[in-house]
Amino acid sequence: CADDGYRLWLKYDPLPDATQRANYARSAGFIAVSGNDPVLRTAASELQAGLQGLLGKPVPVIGSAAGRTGGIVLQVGSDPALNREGYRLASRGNNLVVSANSASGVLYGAFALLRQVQTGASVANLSVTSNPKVKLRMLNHWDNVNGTIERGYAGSSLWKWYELPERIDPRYRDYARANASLGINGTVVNNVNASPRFMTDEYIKKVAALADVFRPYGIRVYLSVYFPASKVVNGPGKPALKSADPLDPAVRQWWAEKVNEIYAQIPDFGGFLVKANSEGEPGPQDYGRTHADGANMLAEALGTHDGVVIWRSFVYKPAENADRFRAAYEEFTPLDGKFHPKVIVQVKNGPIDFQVREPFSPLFGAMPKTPLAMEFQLTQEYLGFATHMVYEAPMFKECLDTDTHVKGPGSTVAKVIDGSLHGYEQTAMAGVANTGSDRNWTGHTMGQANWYAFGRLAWDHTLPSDGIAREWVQMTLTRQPKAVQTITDLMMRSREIYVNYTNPLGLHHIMGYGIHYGPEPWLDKAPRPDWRHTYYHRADSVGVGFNRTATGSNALSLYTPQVQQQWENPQTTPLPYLLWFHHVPWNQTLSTGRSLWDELCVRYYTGADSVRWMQQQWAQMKPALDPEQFDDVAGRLAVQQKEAIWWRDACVLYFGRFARRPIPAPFKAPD
Ligand code: GCW
Repeated sequence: CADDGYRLWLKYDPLPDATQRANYARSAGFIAVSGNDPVLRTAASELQAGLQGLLGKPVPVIGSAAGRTGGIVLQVGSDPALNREGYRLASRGNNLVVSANSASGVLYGAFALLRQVQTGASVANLSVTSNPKVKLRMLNHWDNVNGTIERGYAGSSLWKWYELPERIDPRYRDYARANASLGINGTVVNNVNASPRFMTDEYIKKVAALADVFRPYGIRVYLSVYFPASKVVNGPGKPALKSADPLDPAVRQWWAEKVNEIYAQIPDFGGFLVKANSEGEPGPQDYGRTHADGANMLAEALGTHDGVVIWRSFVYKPAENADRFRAAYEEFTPLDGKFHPKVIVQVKNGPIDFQVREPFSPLFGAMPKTPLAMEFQLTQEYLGFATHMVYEAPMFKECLDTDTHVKGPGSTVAKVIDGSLHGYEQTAMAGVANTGSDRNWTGHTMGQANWYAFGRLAWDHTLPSDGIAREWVQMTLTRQPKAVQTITDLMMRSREIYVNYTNPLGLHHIMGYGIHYGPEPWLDKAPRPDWRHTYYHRADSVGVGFNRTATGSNALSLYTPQVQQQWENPQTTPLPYLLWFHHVPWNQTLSTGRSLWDELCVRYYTGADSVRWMQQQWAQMKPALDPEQFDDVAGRLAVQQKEAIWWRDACVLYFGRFARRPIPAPFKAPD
């Protein structure tokens, strides 16, 4: 039957080759696991279901191997080579041993073993050790009480608040399985533009019901906080307060009690995520307090409970002459060293807002005393929603692999995040989820790969993007080698193609106002200057681009001298970042030998043409793919092709009004 994408990468159809099945089967005679730990039981049952499907034969779960050989042994021990959630896969005699220092480590090992089988890797003489590099690997859902998802493009929320806590949708469990298979161990279930309702007893009970489903998969639940909740949430015998001032003892008491209420229902509650004094959300600054005052108040309210406060750095002010690029840096670096040890500051990968390409946020490396978490966006807010194919792993890696130089060469963003550069105790990576109620979870079939890649990179940021893509294709779409290669190549080129037909050469923030879809570089009438797109590209008769050097906003000065050097000279700035930092004359000759105007046109035209290439590549894959998945992607590619031309024509015509130059041969102006 056709594949509707529901099973994601957890497809356990029988391996087509009988010899291969028989080979694996020799090591899968049984699964031995002792004890009743729920996470260990999950590991055993996932392995059992997976292997039975893949090998086409029953695999019994037994209490102890007791001298039997030819099976899989799951075991929790104390292995100095492993951290708390790491795992080891090892051949021991005729058995395969999956061991870890915790039950969740065993669960991750079980999924790793399944991945070996799904991708056709050998399990003979197995010796794999893997430790997660980051402790909190989480999804952030921007899901609202009414079932909508802010910037969600795959249907409505997975959480049916109106049915919870009584009815448990079976999909919650499948969601947990998918995450656990990647090593994701936390989920923030509600939008950072948070409703105070999540602090009511009614909603805490609903969230507790979700936590009960996720717990056996090693996943902890977190909540986004409406900072002034103390002013709106009433409870029996607990009236709302007049204030949300974090230094007011009554407010502090209110939160301490709220925390206890939450932990009474959710004993392994993960903690709070906070967006405050950002885009109109209230926060501690409303009381003349700092972000640190606000975050520390919540951290102290957590008391001895094992939870954290994740405070977002996404802030900016609507001022005409302030460069939004600098805002988070300016508000947060003075607070370094002032945060409670339970606080983590969560920073978007770039300084503006999940644009198609951004230089890394200058906060990375600039707060050595404050654990900084990475916030990536999986949902394609600025990357064509669920209609454009953009594989995001190369974009995530581009940021993680960049050298901040703060402690000499090799001080990559990844080392800031994994704690190795500054010795952070807490480490975290978050992905803003792209999931929804669509049958295939992510709307675009290929969007599943972004969820997958995020989870794999949160576990180990050194994994290569193409390797992750290949794995995902094999597990999700096809095992046919030629098709695996072609689709992997297509995915690897997809982001750069998208950049070219939307925002080439470092252009940014020129998309449709409000909706964030399609082109609108002409917007100069938004209510706030920092929302006007003309503010970001600054096109005029001389040239285009935002001067962020010393003669401009000087945002470049927020980086180390070595980084500044890479980006300060328009002659030597790598082309992908050029217009992020420089206002470049239209007739300036670039390293390609073409003028800026000609290069811009070349990018827009070849970018749009490349979507045709993507369509052709995809069409050739038809025999290797499930018809439903093939059609889904083919249809979306057709939309993408049309819209790439929309972007190209809109931008070339718009910028052409300033450049007043002809479109270079062989391209033609749109009719
Ligand atoms: O990217 C912008 C989005 C907002 C979002 C905000 C944020 C949740 O357009 O929808 O709000 O960022 O990250 O807080």
